[in-house]
Amino acid sequence: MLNNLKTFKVCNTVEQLNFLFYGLVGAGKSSTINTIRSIFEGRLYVNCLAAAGSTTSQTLSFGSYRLEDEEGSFPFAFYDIMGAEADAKAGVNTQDIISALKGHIKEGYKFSSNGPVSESDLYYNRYPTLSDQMHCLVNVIAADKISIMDNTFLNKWKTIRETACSMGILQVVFMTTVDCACELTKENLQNIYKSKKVQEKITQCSNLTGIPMNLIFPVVNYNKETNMNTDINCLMLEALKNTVLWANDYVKTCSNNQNLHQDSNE
Ligand SMILES: Nc1nc2c(ncn2[C@@H]2O[C@H](COP(=O)(O)OP(=O)(O)O)[C@@H](O)[C@H]2O)c(=O)[nH]1
Ligand SMILES: [Mg+2]
Repeated sequence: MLNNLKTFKVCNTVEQLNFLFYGLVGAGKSSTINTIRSIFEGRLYVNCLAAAGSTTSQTLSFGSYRLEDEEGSFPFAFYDIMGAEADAKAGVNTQDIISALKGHIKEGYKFSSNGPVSESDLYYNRYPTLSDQMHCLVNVIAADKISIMDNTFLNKWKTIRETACSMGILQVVFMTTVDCACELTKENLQNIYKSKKVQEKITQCSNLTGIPMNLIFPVVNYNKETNMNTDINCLMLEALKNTVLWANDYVKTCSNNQNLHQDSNE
């Protein structure tokens, strides 16, 4: 799976596939990106500030993480967005996340809890292309926190998902911390496929979001491990492999539609 991903050729209308990670603070967005980097680099990677026990977000500016190893870089960009605090005033503005989905926000932009990006901002991209926009919204949810998400967050989230839907952007869920939601899975990650608890969480998550169950991937992130672990890697690669293929399909569809438009205008 790793080799397939490392040699994956992205549809030639864009240079890379853009993935926007969205979820509550502590959902495991930064950890997921770190886990993916670890797998690609073949060693544990700790960088984009996974925050132990922190309740406010540490990811303040808009930036992406690109995958690379000693042989080169890979055409995937992961955008880790400051978490959506349940408090409507704190955290990233919903409007900002929508702007990011559409490609209006340039890298380096600092999110402000005072208001969304303005069109006159240096970091505002007025005319985003297919390469600037997001090609997939990765909703990150902690399996052990599904039932405690409050309405303020759920409403914010719904608005964002509706925008992604209206743009036809692919949406998946990476359901993290399944190890904390199921003892059997914690003991042996391979039990994940037999676990009733995990299946229940996937159903619960699908009911809550309207995202079909086959687009919800249970994953575990490196959090206390000191060595690489094949089970953790396989689970994450399975999720990533599918997500990459579907995001690429989305880009293909968009560029076909653009071509059709151009043809009919000529
Ligand atoms: N046990 C366990 N802990 C996790 C997992 N994913 C993330 N964490 C922990 O959850 C906390 C919050 O994760 P973080 O990536 O900072 O969340 P973010 O705010 O969404 O970026 C950190 O202490 C992580 O180590 C997981 O799959 N299993
Ligand atoms: Mg983070």
